[in-house]
Order: sequence, then C-alpha cells, then structure tokens
Amino acid sequence: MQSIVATLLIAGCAYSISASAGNVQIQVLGRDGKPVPEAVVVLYPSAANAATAPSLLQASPTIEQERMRFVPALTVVAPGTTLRFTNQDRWDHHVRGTPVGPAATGGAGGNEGFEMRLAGKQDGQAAQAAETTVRQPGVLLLGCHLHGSMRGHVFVTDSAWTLKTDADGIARFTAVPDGAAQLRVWHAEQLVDLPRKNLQVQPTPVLDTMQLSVVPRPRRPLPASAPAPARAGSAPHIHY
Ligand SMILES: [Cu+2]
Repeated sequence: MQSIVATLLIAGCAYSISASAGNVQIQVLGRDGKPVPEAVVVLYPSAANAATAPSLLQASPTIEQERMRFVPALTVVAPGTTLRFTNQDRWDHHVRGTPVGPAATGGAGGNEGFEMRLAGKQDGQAAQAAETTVRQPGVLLLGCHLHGSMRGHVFVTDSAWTLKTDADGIARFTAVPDGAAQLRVWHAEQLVDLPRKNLQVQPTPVLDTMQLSVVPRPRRPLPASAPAPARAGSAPHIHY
C-alpha cells in the first residue's frame, strides 16, 4: 500500500513538472503597483534555442477605425508583416503611422512612416481598406490627420517571444527554452526605456514582475455613438 502511494506521488510530481516546464509569467505594474494591460513583454531566450520559437504573433492583423478609435489600440507584429487598416466609420479617416523611439532616429534601422486616406463606409458597401508593410523592428505611433484624439501603436518586435499583457497585466508564455533569457517591457506611456532584466528559465514556473516608472492613464471608453462629421467620400489616396 505504502509503495503504491509513493508511486502515485512521484507520478504526480513528474506530471506537474512537465506541464509547467518553460512557463514564464510576467506581470507589468504601474508606479502605483496596479496591473497594466496593453503593455508589451518581450523575451529573448538564449540564441541556441531560437529555432524553437512559436508563432505568437498575428500574421495578417487588421486595425479597424471604429467610432473614432483604433481597434486594437496596440498591435504587435514581426518585421515583414502587412497591416490592414479598415474604416468602419461613416466618415473619412486619414491614418498616419509615424516611427517613434530610438529606431526612428537610427537611420537605416527605422521604419518608413506611412499615411493613407480611407473614405467613410457607405450603406450596403464594404468598408474601405488599405495595407502597408512594416519592415524593421520599432514602434509606430498611429494617428489621424482629421481627428487629433485618435491614437494607436504598432510594436514591431525583434523576438518571436512577444506578447501583450492581459487585463491583469500578465503575459503568459509557455514552452520557453530553458536557460538564460532577457526580458524587456514596453508601454506607450513609458517614455524612458526600462532596463532589461535577466531571467533564468527552468523546469519550474518563472514568475516575475516589471514596474513602470509611470502610471498609465486609463483608456477612454468606446463611445456608444460618435459624432459623424459630414465629409464627402473621396477616392483612396495612399502614400507609402
Ligand atoms: Cu480620423
């Protein structure tokens, strides 16, 4: 009897260890200690294991212009990804993407900016869409020439191990290769880059936190109905 119990215990342990191998959970906190959703958590596992990288990123993301907002407000992609912008509002948007941060001033390392005019959606017709491809790691600030309140970001990452934090401020990675890894956290309102942190990924779960030096403002709620500025529809006018 005793040996059966011992066997079961050993089996249970083995199971829980294998189920949690490579689990890395990073919680991002504001300066006030509260969880921060919509932060970007980037892991850089040791180079020897780079081949095992998963596909955590969307291959063909769409960013909607909906009720005067970019939805989602933050899009995380790999270099080479084509972004699709779709105007669901009844009025025009003139979307622009502006490189910000260190890559913007790094010459060849930065992305080109882009802009695109998208006519308002007409009854019974498909929403107008336009695409642009991001080539280099870096951050693009999204705005609209017509509506100064519209803000969004595209984070072009240099690691396949990249996630946005959820409502609890947590990014949950699984099956991260064992060994040394670096951790980077980015948030739109964290203007001074936080220093990277060294992690040791191991068979037991790794739980860690990164604290911003700012308290991000809560995002303004989606209005039930936005005012509809009367603008004549126009042909798409796209610059790359
Ligand atoms: Cu607009």
